[in-house]
This record gives sequence, C-alpha cells and structure tokens, in this order.
Amino acid sequence: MREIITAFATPPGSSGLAVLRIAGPGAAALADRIFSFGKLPAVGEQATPARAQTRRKVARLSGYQAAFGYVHEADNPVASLDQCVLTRFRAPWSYTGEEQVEISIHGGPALRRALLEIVISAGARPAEAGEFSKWAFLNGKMDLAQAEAVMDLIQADTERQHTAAMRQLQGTAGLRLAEVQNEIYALLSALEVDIEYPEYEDFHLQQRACEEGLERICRSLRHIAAGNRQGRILRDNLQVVLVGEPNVGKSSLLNALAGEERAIVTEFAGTTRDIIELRIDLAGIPVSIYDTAGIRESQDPVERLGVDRTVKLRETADLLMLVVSAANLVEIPDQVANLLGSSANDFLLLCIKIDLTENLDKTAEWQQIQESIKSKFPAFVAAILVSATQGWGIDELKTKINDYYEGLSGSGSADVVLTSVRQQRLLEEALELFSALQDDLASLPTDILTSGIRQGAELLGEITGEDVSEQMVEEIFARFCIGK
Ligand SMILES: Nc1nc2c(ncn2[C@@H]2O[C@H](COP(=O)(O)OP(=O)(O)OP(=O)(O)O)[C@@H](O)[C@H]2O)c(=O)[nH]1
Ligand SMILES: [Mg+2]
Repeated sequence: MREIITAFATPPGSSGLAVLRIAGPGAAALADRIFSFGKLPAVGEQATPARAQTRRKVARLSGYQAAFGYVHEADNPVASLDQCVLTRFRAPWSYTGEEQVEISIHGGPALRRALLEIVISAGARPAEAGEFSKWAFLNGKMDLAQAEAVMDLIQADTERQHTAAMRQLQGTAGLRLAEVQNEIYALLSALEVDIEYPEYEDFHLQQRACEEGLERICRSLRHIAAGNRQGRILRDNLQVVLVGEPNVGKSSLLNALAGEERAIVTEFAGTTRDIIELRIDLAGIPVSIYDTAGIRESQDPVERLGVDRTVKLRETADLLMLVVSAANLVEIPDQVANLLGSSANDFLLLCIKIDLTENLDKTAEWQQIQESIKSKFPAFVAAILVSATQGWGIDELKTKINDYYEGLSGSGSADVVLTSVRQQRLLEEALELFSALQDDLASLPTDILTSGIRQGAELLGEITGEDVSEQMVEEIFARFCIGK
C-alpha cells in the first residue's frame, strides 16, 4: 500500500514563498481536511456552517488547476494558519506520476513547521531524501540517468553544468544507450541461432558478423566515454595547478586571474607555502586554479612541506600551468623538464614578466622555443606570453583553458555527458568488457561470448535503471535532497 508523503520542496530559511508537496493516492482528500477555499476568515469571524457546506473540494479540482484559500488544522477551519495557493495534480500527470497537491504558503520557518505538522497529523508521512524522484522513477516517469540529472540540475553552479544536466534530463543518454543496446541484442540473437542450430553454422560469416557487431558497440561506447572526462570536470571542476620556481610570479598570476589580491605577493623567493585555491566560472566551465609553493631545494622545513604539497598536486591535476620567466629563454626547455618532474599531465607554458623584455612574440627565438618544447614534450598544449603586473595575456590564458576543455571531447559525443560517477564507472566497465571480448574473439567459445555480451548489456542497463537492484535504487536516491 503506497503511503502519502510530504516535504517542502523549497529550502529552509525565510523566503517569500515556500512550497509543500503532498504526493500519493489520497493526497487530495487529505488536502481537503487542512485546506479551505476562499479568504481567510477575519478575526472573530466563525467559519459558518453555511460556509462549510458550500465548501468546494480539492478532490474535485481538475489537474493543473490552482485554488486560492487558507490552510488550517485538520478538520478545523477556525484554527487557520496562512493564506495560500494550492495546485492540484492528477495521476499520472504529476512529478511522481501519482495524485499530488502542492501548497504555496509564505516562507517563514515557524509557519513551515506548523503546516508540516498539520499535514503529518492528517495522515501523511515525512518524505525521505529524494523520495519524490524515486517514485517518479518507479512509476516510469523517468529513467535513472534522468533522475540523477534532476539532482545535478539543482546543484549546477555554471551554465555548462546546467546544460549537461538538462541534456541528461531530456533523456539523451538513455537514447544513445538504447541504440547500443539494440546493437547488442541483434548480436545476441545472431549468436543464439548459432547455439540452437549448430548444423547451420557458417563459421566465417558468423565470425565476421561478430567482429563487426563488437566493433560498432565499442565505437559507440568509446564515443560516449570520450565525453565523460568533460562530465567529470563539470562535477569536480577542471583542476589547474600553477607550477614554477620561487618568485617567478605564480601568485601574481593567480591574483590577475582572480581580479583581486587573493595570494600574498612579495619580492622574496619562497613566499607561498600553502596551497591556495581559486574557483572561477570560465565561460560556463567550473575551474579550480591552485597557487603553490615554488619548486626548489630548500633548507627551510616549512618551505619543504609546501614543495611536497606542490609535487602531490602536480600528479592529480587535469592541466598544469608551468610558469617560466621571459628573462632567459634558452633555459626554458630544461626548466620545463624540471618543473614537470615525473608528471605526464598536460601543460600550458606561461612565459611571464614579458613587460621586462621587448616584443618577445615577434622574435624567432620565441618561435624556436615553442617548437622545441612541442617536439620534446608530448603533453604540451600551448604557450602564452603574459605579464601579471600589466594584465597582458590573461584573457588569452582564459581562452586557452577553455579550448583545452573543449578539446577533451575529441571525437567524443558532445550531446551525452554522463555526470554521475556511478554512470561513468558502469560505462567504463562495459567498454572494458566489450573491448576484451573483441580482443579474444577468435579464441572464445560461443557460449562464453554470449554470456559476456549479456553481462555487458546488464551493465549498460544499470545506467538507465532498466537493470538495477532495489538496494541500488535506495542508495542513489538517498543522496538526493529532501523535497526532491
Ligand atoms: N615585472 C613583472 N614583475 C612581476 C610579474 N609577475 C610577478 N612579478 C613580481 O615578481 C615578484 C614575485 O611574485 P610572486 O607572485 O610572489 O611570485 P611567486 O611565484 O608566487 O613566488 P613564490 O610564492 O615565492 O614561489 C613580485 O615582486 C612581483 O611583483 C610580471 O608579470 N612582471
Ligand atoms: Mg607565491
């Protein structure tokens, strides 16, 4: 038996309005006990029996119809609470796909608490985190990827996070995956025929069909997976780390990017010891830029700890910004090797303090340096001339970071960006499995091949929730917020 659940869909604190959701079979009848049509009775005015008799019913409202009235204690219109607007939803045309009522009252903490208590006393149960979305999923209103997108949408800070979540909400991921699933089922049924009627086996034909099928599946999955790095970045921010020798101008650069004095800048080497994070929204991409301690051998124990942190962060970054001085161009290749250390991460080369040299960008030397870095370091992305004190090259730097993000999708799919870790892991597992099958195809007996393919199909099914355990559903929705 499905219960009636209730929760505020709006955040705590004071607000102009607050919206209470009541969902489940019988929600309208429940609302009729705590809501009356019309104006709040004036002080001393009784809700007369005549008025009570002519009471209209929430249960009789049509779907999407709103009514003006007031909320009060259950079955007691005299004990009124607040004027409000109520909206009626009829199954299956509501968020959860069930009968549903939403009440907009004024958003004060005491008022909200009181209304919630009244609705609970009238027979509803407080909703658990994500429970409305869980019911929407269980009632087939959306797939799991879409439900997770609802959560991403609520948490989206930047425009791109919002767009990715929107696309997922529109079901693009589900559609693309369904195409791959169809491919898989076609392959499975071909193999099925082979198991049941081995006498018809035309080995070469079958082998080729299999090869081609697996190739198509892997290609599609790779295509979706390529967009995944972007999805990860939209969730966790693009991690960009400033690395350079002491006093080269890293903190000055961070400040120039921030547009304010975030980090301490001095003319003394070894100023920055701790890691300083600056979060910016770069054309819709969430970016975290880290200022670090300059890398050098130091006797100072505090500075040494700072350098250790720099080295650690250097390994986990998405993109490094290696900062070198424009004063001595010939040393740059050696410096780059030093600053990279054992890191194989992609890097931008920032040649700083160009205000102290003359028109560097036109010189043959600068061209040569860029060529030499490009040929020596495969992780090289681009070189930029900057001056932190003059603000030169800062816009170009932002553009390059933006280009780097755009370039990550490569041949990948721009329209499907899976934003949840769960979905990305499943996709990667499926891709690994199908690639392995593809590699070992020649030596695999048909039954093993078939069960491998089925397993892959199940992994993909888990992304959209076709193939997902009850416990998994509970875990996923528990991460949602209350009222969603
Ligand atoms: N002329 C010029 N001076 C700069 C530029 N960028 C930084 N400086 C100066 O270089 C000195 C060091 O700058 P910081 O930003 O503290 O250098 P840092 O790399 O953070 O140094 P540490 O924290 O010690 O590793 C300061 O005196 C800055 O004013 C620049 O583009 N042009
Ligand atoms: Mg510094």
